[in-house]
Amino acid sequence: MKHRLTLPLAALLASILASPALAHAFLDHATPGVGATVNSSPGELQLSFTQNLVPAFSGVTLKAASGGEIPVGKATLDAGSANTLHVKLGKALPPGTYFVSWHVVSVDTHPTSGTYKFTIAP
Ligand SMILES: [Cu+2]
Repeated sequence: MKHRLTLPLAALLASILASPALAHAFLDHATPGVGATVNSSPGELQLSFTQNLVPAFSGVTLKAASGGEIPVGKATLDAGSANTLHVKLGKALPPGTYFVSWHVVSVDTHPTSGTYKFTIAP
């Protein structure tokens, strides 16, 4: 009896775990762009997601490829679209490669995270 229950239950769980991924908030596009090379330091980072976000639980960290973490402002939501985070940079970034690690909670309460890089040309 036990084994008869196990397999359908496993299949059910697998489908539940697999399908909501489509409804999570994933990074759709960013400014500077994912993997992009830009000619000058941006004044802020913009990250647009596939779903609206809960700003209190969403943010980014910025690191230079050459080393330390760079302090950034608190992430705020776009007034016009609740799927876009704005993160002000305190001061101009020198040329180099930077890693943006984002963590967000979407309005369906699911957390997601990821990392991308961009480069400021010398
Ligand atoms: Cu979700």
